[in-house]
Formats: sequence, structure tokens, C-alpha cells
Amino acid sequence: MKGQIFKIHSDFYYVNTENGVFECKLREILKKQKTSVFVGDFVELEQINEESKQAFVAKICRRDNYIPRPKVANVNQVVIVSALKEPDLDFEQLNRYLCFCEYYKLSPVLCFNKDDIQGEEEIIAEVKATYLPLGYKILFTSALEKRGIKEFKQILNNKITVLCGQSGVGKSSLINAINPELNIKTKSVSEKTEKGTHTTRHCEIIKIDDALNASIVDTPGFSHLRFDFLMPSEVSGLFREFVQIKEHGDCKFSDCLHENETGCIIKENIDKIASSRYKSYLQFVKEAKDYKKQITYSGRKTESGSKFINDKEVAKISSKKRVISRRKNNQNIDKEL
Ligand SMILES: Nc1nc2c(ncn2[C@@H]2O[C@H](COP(=O)(O)OP(=O)(O)O)[C@@H](O)[C@H]2O)c(=O)[nH]1
Ligand SMILES: [Mg+2]
Ligand SMILES: [Zn+2]
Repeated sequence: MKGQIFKIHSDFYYVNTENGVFECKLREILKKQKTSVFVGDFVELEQINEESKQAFVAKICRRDNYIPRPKVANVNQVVIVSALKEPDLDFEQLNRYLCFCEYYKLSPVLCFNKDDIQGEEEIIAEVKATYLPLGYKILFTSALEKRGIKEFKQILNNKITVLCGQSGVGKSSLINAINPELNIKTKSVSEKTEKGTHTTRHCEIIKIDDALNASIVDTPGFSHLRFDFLMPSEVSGLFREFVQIKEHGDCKFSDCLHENETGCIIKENIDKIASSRYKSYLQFVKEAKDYKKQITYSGRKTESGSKFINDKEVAKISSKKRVISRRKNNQNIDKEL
């Protein structure tokens, strides 16, 4: 039987199946393999006890996508909530979320809330001019005046959504506008866990509307948003307009970071890039450079810890640590001879 984990609590895995919810433990072999299990993972169950609704998780299926911190897998979309005002719209923060979505191959929707405060025309125009040409889905809402809620529901329909955005932008208010009966954890709690030093953060997939089959992940989304895990040259791939421009030509230098180099195709097309986007790009490159410096200095390169072979997750061993195979070794000797 197949199902999807919607909650993990200590050793127990709660799995949604077509026959209801099962409380499961992991098969010993998965524990021995140190298999990582995420909320959102699709799993195969064994030793099913229909009466007690208990079973064992025997296999973790391949993930479509995942967010590493907090661990959530197979998310259908990310809704990035920003406030148009109060607090002022933070373009860099928004671009950070967007670039994280691009990096983790999650499909983003931009939700601009508090669409009821006076004097927002300018910022609304800027938002549209910046993000519509990039092909992002955009939504304006007012949780206060219950506007845009129908459209918001439509977007959540039949999906598992991660709602992210800075504190105070109205995430909880939006959820309450959709379903006032839902006792969603509001401000105080989520903020505590956001800063929580040693509190374990377990997240959970919560159905917020049965009729819509809409679920959200009860977590503030990405908990770590600095670009200190990739190379500076990788950053431009996270900006759609950079990718589009580069489809029409190359920079003079293959390692161009599009800062101040000569013969740079991005700089030549800078009028096609919103200045707030380019500013964010430079900032993220700076963070990636710091990371590069740090690993070059310490000789430490962190790689993702696992990969999938035949749908099975196995530990990835860095090439430095990998023992050279006998065949390769013989080839090398041959070459030297
Ligand atoms: N004017 C206005 N205020 C809102 C709106 N949505 C939320 N707020 C207010 O913004 C504050 C933060 O909202 P909350 O839902 O707790 O934000 P969260 O931290 O993102 O969950 C609260 O005082 C809300 O009353 C809105 O659409 N318009
Ligand atoms: Mg909240
Ligand atoms: Zn360039």
C-alpha cells in the first residue's frame, strides 16, 4: 500500500493512505541505511494492520523536490507572501525566496498582501513591471478586507503548498481568511520556533480546506536563506532574466560574474533588468563569494549527502574520500608505464 507521510513525531510516521491514516514505524533496514525521511515523502507500507491502523514504512519513493531545512518533500508550490506596505516591501528578501525556489525547483507564486492600505499604486506598478515579465504568477490580496481570497483558494486547490514570507506580512491572517475554523498556529508560536535554539522543528502537512483538498505545510518555509552553499557562477542561473539574456549570446569571459567585466552580455542588456533584481543578484554573488573563499581556505567542500540510484537513496561519497577502484588504478599504472 502506498501513502504520504504528513507528520513525523519522534519514531512515529503518520501516513495518509486511501484507507485512512496509519501510524507507522520504519523498517529496521531503513534505519540501518540511515535513510532520511521527510514529511511529504511518498512511501510504501508493509505489515499492515487494518484494525489498529498500524504499519511499517518499507520504502521511500523518489522525491520530486524537497526543502532541506526544515525537511519537507514533494511540495507542489511555494506561495511567497509579502506585504505591499507595513512593513515596506523588501525586494531583496522576495528575490531571495524566489531564487531559493529556482534552486530547489519549486514552483513559486507571489502573493502581495495588505492590498487595502492607502497610497500603494506606485509599489503595485513596480511589482507588476518587475515580476510579470519573468513569468511568475502574481496575486494581490487583503486578508483584512477579504479580497483576493477566492483567487488565493483557487491557487491552493489540490496542492500541498509551503507558505513563506517574513513575519508580519499576513500569512496567518490569510489562512484564517480561508478557513476561520482552522486553529493554525499564529505569530507567537511560529516566531518562537523560528528563533528556537534547540527546539526540534517538526513540520506537518495540514489540510486547510477539505472541499478544496488544499494543504499547507506548517512551517515558515526556508529557515536558512543565505547563498552560502553554491558557487558565485551558479547565482545567475537562479535569475530568469539573466538566463533569458544569456540565451541570446555569451559574455566575453566564460567565468564572467556580470559585475564589471568587459564584453558582458548582461551589462549590455542591463536596461532589461529591474534595478532591484540586479542589486539582489550582486548581493547573492557576494554571499556566494564569501562561501567560495571560505571553502577554498579550509579545503572543505560540502556536497549534498546523498543521491538516488534506482529509486534508492544512497550516501554520496566525495571523490576525495572515495577509494580508487582497482580498475581505475590499473588504468593509471598503464598510463604511467
Ligand atoms: N491592513 C492589513 N493588515 C493586515 C492584513 N493581513 C494581516 N494584517 C495585519 O498584519 C499583522 C500581521 O499579520 P499575521 O497574519 O500575524 O502575519 P504573519 O506573521 O505573516 O503570520 C496583523 O496585525 C494583521 O492584523 C491585510 O490584508 N491588511
Ligand atoms: Mg503567522
Ligand atoms: Zn557577463
